[in-house]
Amino acid sequence: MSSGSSQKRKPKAARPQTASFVVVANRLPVDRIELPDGSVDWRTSPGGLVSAFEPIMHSHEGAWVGWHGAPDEELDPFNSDGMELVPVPLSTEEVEHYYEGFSNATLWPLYHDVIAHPEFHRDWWVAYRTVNQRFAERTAEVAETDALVWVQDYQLQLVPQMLRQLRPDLRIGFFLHIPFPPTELYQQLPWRNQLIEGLLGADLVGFQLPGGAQNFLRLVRQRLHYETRRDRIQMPEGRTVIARAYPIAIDATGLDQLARSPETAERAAEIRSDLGDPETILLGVDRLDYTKGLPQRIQAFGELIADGALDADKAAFVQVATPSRERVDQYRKLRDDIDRLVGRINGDVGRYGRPPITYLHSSYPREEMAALYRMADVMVVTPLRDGMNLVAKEYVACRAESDGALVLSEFAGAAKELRQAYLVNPYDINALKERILEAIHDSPRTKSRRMRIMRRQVFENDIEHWAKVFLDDLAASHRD
Ligand code: GDG
Repeated sequence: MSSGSSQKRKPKAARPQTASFVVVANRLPVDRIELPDGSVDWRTSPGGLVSAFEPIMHSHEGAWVGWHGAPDEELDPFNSDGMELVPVPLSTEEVEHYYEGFSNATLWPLYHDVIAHPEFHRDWWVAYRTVNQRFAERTAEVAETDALVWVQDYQLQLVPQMLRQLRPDLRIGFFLHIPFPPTELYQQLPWRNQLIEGLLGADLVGFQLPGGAQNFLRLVRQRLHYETRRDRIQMPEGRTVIARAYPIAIDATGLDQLARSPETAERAAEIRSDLGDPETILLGVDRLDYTKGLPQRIQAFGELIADGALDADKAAFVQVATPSRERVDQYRKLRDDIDRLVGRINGDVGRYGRPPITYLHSSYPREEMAALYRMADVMVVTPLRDGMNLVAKEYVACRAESDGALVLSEFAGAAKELRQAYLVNPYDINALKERILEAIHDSPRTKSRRMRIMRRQVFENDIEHWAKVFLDDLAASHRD
């Protein structure tokens, strides 16, 4: 999905058009591209959220508030693909402290069960508050009276409360894309009460799983002593806040169409042939993140080859690791660790022209992703903790023939819905090896039965349905 539309520069200090539906997210859904003549253009970045919101954006003349990705630059609002985009500026220091620091080195590890150690720095917190206030102010300017505002994710947890103070008329929804941790871990956070109060500015707070919503409700009772009844919180000023699970989904139909296309089929065959046409191809696709369990997965595959349980001439493993957060220390270290591990295994068990692991530290267009999903016999998705994991659902959507097998971590949100996957505890390397072998060797009939059930799940609960259920609940929340 690309806009191709040039940014129309408006006079300085242009006021954005007001909108009755506003999405607020850390990033705008566009990437900047430079045209050959040196001018700047914006291309809509493909992704589930954009496709989920697009129809609503168009029918409601919606606006999207977010950072455009370049520090120290102020841009006027502009239109792309029929969406009003409202850029929020960030300074270089704010990117370091609010984004790389508090969001990705404090909150991200804390919310993922402290797999990595969260760092607490008071100046990061100050930047987080300042930037959240700026997002709230920008949103308050854009939203029409009584508009519906949907704030996204952990970078913006103070926005609901800040926005309510500025604009009590708005209906405010919030969705957390990552897990909400158990109260015992959450208590570590020096700013725990402020963040909970921040979220409680919303009318509806959405989580991936019921467990996350329950953790949040428990924290509200323990720390703030507000009364809760089932999924409702009674605020002292008389408002009610709802905390409920809305498991996120994908554009299954769109992906299915792409995967079925002759171009994708051709590309899938080409990749297989480039790999030497092995009998079995295993695939991993992840952002390069320590939550995704890459070392365990690579280790398990390496041992299967070394043990002789898998033959390096017959099985190949492709791991796509999309570059991510490369300026954060823990991510740099992870990259080095994986480089070493892959190098060691390929060095130990590889042959001429046949490294058992093909490791690609790169990102690819959507079409290539569909071809990869289509060519893979076994998809290995083994995060140590994951809010949902869309890759698991995308693989299922691309298996039009209902073949293939999904090995899936019990600790991915998707495991609650994709019960027919080969579920595994990713910390248990022996279990991981067994599940991979099972996924390879089970009969085509068994695999097909499992895949058909998962496909039904993924197609019945798609991203459009997800957005509709959330927004209907948000619209209804004021009337309760
Ligand atoms: C967070 C939560 C939750 C990856 N590499 C490329 C590429 N991708 C796409 C995948 C998928 C998406 O990125 C990754 O989504 P995940 O859900 O797997 O993981 P996170 O990035 O950690 O997402 C997660 C999600 O938010 C949504 O709420 O499920 O739990 O952590 O769509 O396909 N896409 C392209 N090229 C790549 O190289 N085009």
